[in-house]
Amino acid sequence: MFYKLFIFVFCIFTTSGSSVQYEKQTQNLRTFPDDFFFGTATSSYQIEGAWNEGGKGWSMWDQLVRTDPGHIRDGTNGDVAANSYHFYKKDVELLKELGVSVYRFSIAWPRILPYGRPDYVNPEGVAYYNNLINELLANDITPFVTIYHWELPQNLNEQGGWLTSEIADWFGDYARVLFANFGDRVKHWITINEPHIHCSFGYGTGSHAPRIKSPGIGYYECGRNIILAHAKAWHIYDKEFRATQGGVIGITLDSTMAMPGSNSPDDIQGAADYMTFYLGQYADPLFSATGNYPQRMIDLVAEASRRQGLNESRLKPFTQEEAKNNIGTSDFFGLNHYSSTYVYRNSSVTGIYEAPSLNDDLQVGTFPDPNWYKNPTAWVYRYGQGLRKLLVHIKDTYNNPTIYITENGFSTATGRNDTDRADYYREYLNGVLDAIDDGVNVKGYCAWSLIDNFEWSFGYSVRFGLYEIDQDDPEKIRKPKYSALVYKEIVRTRTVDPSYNPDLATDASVDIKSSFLFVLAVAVLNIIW
Ligand code: GBH
Repeated sequence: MFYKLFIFVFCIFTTSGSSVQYEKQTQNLRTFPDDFFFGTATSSYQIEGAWNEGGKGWSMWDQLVRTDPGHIRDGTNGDVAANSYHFYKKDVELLKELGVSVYRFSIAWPRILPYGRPDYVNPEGVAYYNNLINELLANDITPFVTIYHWELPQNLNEQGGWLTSEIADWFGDYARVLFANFGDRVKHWITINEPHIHCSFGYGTGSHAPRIKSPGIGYYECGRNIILAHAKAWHIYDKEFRATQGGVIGITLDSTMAMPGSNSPDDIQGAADYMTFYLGQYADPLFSATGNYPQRMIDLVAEASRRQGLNESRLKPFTQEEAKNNIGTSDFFGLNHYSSTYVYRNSSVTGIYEAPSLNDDLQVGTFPDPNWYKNPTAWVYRYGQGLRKLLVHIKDTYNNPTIYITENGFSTATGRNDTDRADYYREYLNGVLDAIDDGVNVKGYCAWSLIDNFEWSFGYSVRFGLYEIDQDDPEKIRKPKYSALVYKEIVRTRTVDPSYNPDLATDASVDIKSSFLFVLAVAVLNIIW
């Protein structure tokens, strides 16, 4: 009998994350290099709210949620979101609490230029971002500013948006306004967030604004115009601002890591083609010596277009002049990464996709490893080695560029006891450490996301925050999740300690119920044993 009591006490002791045990385990852990930064990321529409305040114009997301509210899974919108327009100081407090040195946020184009064009610059919009930037700098936090995270002014959307080549000038003019107003203090610029996702969801499947469904034509036109717009903004910064402001400017691309589902040559080629279509389409024009799309992709889309009876390819390669203008126009490789996949290619995928579409041009199927953990709420499979492989792929394919991981994170439902998100961060940051050992030039990491926010077509039904926000709370109180405490310790120690097990219960507003149930379960187990 006595030995059971002993085991019971022992179990509780060892599972409660005592600091004695913790100090012991930190000794052989790998350390992130001194010049590697930690940060968190957000985007304007997903957190700001104040959708019609302070002189802001409508974006195409404001348009979507007003005209098509049923499209958002839980019928919500970004009208208020985390209300960071009013509560930005709370966000900076959280960054301080986490101890991070970088905050990646985005500027809402229609808050600066309500109608999209620079003939009218909204002073209240400029004031808001000045306040945020100054608050960050006063707290020793470096702003990484995304110029465009999917909030196109509705006025420009109505004039063709990303489907018209004029947008390169529109985007360049908008970027110039930002450099002129904020570039004295902002030294890190990200032009455009995730062209692939933006074009694929906005102009391919139509699940995001502006809800255009054109997966084989509009999708590629959008991508082409985005690259030209990006290059234009880079050249404007380079010619007009770099000498006086001395910052860096690059793009953020997203990529899943694709691996062959078997050793068959078709699967191996299929996985390589997947990387070519999803990442190479955007990375090659900017980071390769050709300034153009990967030849393999040019060939595959041209061939499919011919089969479809078109006399021109749906993927229009860049002209020589455009290509020359693309080369080398990203001072760093911004990378967003969430998940991995296996890829196969055999007769079962021939002709199954709607045509024309990228899927039909690419002709592969995908599947996850059954061992990869996934939270039931969403799509992110946890496989930290996928990030390592992706980083090595970028190093090998694009001549070892400086890489900033500008987003990485995991989704759950509501609730603060998110040990699976904490495990995700640990696993992926170990993948980053492995990549550093592999010689990858990766210099920083931003966790997506600082706070729970409006997850586009999923509304608030899917959460990515390190801090929880109860959407019904008008004060939008931010409460740390378990993962925030774990991330904070990673940032503080610059190591990933698998045994660090913070106690959410010591926080004021705790979910003690689950820890109580756990202790009860241990007790019951001991008794039946
Ligand atoms: C990023 O996109 C975005 O930059 C950010 O704004 C966003 O909040 C974050 O990730 C989390 O999604 O279930 O088939 O509809 C990353 C790309 C976009 C990939 C949504 C998965 C949903 C797939 N992600 N997508 S599906």
